Amino acid sequence: MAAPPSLYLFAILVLFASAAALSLAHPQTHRHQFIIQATPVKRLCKTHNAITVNGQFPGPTLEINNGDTLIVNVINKAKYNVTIHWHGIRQLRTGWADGPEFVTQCPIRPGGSYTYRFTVQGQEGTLWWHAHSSWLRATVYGALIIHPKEGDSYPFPKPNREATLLMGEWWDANPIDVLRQATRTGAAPNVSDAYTFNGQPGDLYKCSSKDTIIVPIDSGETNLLRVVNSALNQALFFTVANHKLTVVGADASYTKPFTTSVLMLGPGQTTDVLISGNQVPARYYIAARAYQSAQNAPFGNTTTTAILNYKSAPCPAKKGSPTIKPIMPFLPAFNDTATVTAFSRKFRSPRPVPVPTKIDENLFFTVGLGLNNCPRNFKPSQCQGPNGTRFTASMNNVSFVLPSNISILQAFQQGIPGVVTSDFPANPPVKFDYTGNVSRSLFQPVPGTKGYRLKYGSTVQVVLQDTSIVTPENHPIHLHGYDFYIIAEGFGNFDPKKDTKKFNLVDPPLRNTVAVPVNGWAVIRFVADNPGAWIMHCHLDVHITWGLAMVFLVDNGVGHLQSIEAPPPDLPIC
Ligand SMILES: *[C@@H]1O[C@H](CO)[C@@H](O)[C@H](O)[C@H]1NC(C)=O
Ligand SMILES: *[C@@H]1O[C@H](CO)[C@@H](O)[C@H](O)[C@H]1NC(C)=O
Ligand SMILES: *[C@@H]1O[C@H](CO)[C@@H](O)[C@H](O)[C@H]1NC(C)=O
Ligand SMILES: *[C@@H]1O[C@H](CO)[C@@H](O)[C@H](O)[C@H]1NC(C)=O
Ligand SMILES: *[C@@H]1O[C@H](CO)[C@@H](O)[C@H](O)[C@H]1NC(C)=O
Ligand SMILES: *[C@@H]1O[C@H](CO)[C@@H](O)[C@H](O)[C@H]1NC(C)=O
Ligand SMILES: *[C@@H]1O[C@H](CO)[C@@H](O)[C@H](O)[C@H]1NC(C)=O
Ligand SMILES: *[C@@H]1O[C@H](CO)[C@@H](O)[C@H](O)[C@H]1NC(C)=O
Ligand SMILES: [Cu+2]
Repeated sequence: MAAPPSLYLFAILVLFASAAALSLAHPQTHRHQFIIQATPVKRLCKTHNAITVNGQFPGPTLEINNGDTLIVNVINKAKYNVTIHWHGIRQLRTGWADGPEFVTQCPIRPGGSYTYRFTVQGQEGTLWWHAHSSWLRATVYGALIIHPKEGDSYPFPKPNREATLLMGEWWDANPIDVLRQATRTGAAPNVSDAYTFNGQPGDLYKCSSKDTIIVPIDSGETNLLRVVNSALNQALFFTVANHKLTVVGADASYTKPFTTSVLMLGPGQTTDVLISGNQVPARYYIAARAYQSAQNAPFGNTTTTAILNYKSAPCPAKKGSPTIKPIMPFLPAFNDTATVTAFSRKFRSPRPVPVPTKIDENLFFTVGLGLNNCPRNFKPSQCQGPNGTRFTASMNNVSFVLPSNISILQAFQQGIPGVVTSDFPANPPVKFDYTGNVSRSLFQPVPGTKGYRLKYGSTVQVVLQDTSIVTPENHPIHLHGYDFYIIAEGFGNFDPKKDTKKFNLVDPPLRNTVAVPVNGWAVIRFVADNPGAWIMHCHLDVHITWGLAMVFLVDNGVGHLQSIEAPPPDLPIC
């Protein structure tokens, strides 16, 4: 007896659907083309020729699953050298695709191209990509979302909706000119004119209201917000009027969920939060503004907004009727370090994690600013820093200088001498009261291109100690090629005798960027299981410009699985 045709159809559909599900369970390869180009972008009533990817600002969002491979062909049609960094991606054995200029590659010159190829392994959540050359990342950035493997789920109930909010900074100028001016004068660069959500300043700035970002929600929904600090030079507070936020992830690692009404993200950091539609249907401002820890330093004291819009909210602005303004949240004061501390202390991994306990490399790095005395052959106009100096910055008194004729990774791999030395100090060359009243004679660091060599598989602890040279400041320290556990944070000078007791060796958070407390310290641990040359730097770009960086030179292990791959044939050369 023949089955009715509809049953056949049904059976075929079921077969087809399960085959599709099976094939999706395999890792996918995603191919993209990024064309770097100047594009007119109008903000704050004025149009600038911004450098963009594919004419989009912010650039395209890349969405993949854990385990997938990305192949991104970058074509440089702009007038500047450019590179792209895949912020937070571990780049296991693919260090040639990491991106920082003159560290893992020479820049892609105008007219040139380079294809970045890498596989994401064991990371889930929100990351982002950005230019890693000069200050191009002011406009060249976008989100990189890593979903669980097909068939896997989030370690929390599936959100009804997801939205990504990239926080940025907008200059009513060419950011490269702002950098050039600062480099010429030795003074601090101009601060930005607006903060942005997804490239839009929002309602509180001139000529911006009509493009304010709307984030939809409905009563009874629980949604996932992926928040990224892509600002060039500013740590930011983030909050939503009348709504609590449940933090579930940061830097593409899950966290033990905790509830807060405000987030603080240093540049480079990401935070995934759940938000529930449990308030009166209306429109609520999502807002961000500066957390400014440096003393007597100018900063952009403005607020960017997006709108959390309940679908069932009464119509916002009927013609002829008065506009009902969205509800504005309370934001912490610009210098509210107590709120930052309370927030950062809540971070834990979801369960006990394998923190390295036997430490091979016990390192202590100071991080901070400095002042160079005006060189003899410089004019006063070139020394407009405090008291006729030029700003600088350093780690362990070494102010990092990039090579200009080869990348550090190439020099390290090929044993080319005279580019990078492996004598970066394990400890500060001079011990002093780091967070006290530092003698002026200690303010001027030594320029150099120094790396710290690590054996494959060694276990590393780094104490990152802020200094009060010029001013103490919360520095977002970002390590390429690795995630690390943040096992403790504190204020004042790190004291191994009493602070070791505070180490969380059970469930510390795993991150790629740590916001080192102002006038304080943070301790991180990782295993050096990824060979290559990995820059560790402050993610306030002005501080990298001044030299707040160093590189880890990680040896190959045994066999090809513990060794970096061969450089791709199209790797740009200088
Ligand atoms: C920086 O700010 C000063 C003062 O407002 C202004 O004169 C200068 O043109 C700005 N520089 C750039 C590159 O926009
Ligand atoms: C920042 O702006 C607010 C008003 O929006 C003002 O009350 C406050 O004094 C300003 N703070 C600084 C440090 O400029
Ligand atoms: C924050 O700055 C204000 C001045 O704008 C000052 O009165 C207050 O004491 C500062 N708070 C802290 C914690 O430093
Ligand atoms: C600059 O000079 C003034 C007056 O001599 C002094 O009070 C101040 O501490 C100096 N600042 C720096 C950063 O050296
Ligand atoms: C790169 O430049 C440095 C100094 O400017 C020089 O010592 C070195 O030999 C050069 N290396 C190459 C590979 O050209
Ligand atoms: C800091 O030390 C200098 C000498 O190095 C001294 O002149 C100055 O008074 C001290 N300042 C404070 C606030 O202790
Ligand atoms: C850094 O090194 C320079 C040159 O040796 C020295 O003058 C300065 O005091 C040092 N500063 C620190 C903080 O070690
Ligand atoms: C661009 O990169 C090349 C090396 O590939 C370098 O020689 C040149 O100085 C760079 N240009 C700028 C403006 O940085
Ligand atoms: Cu980065």
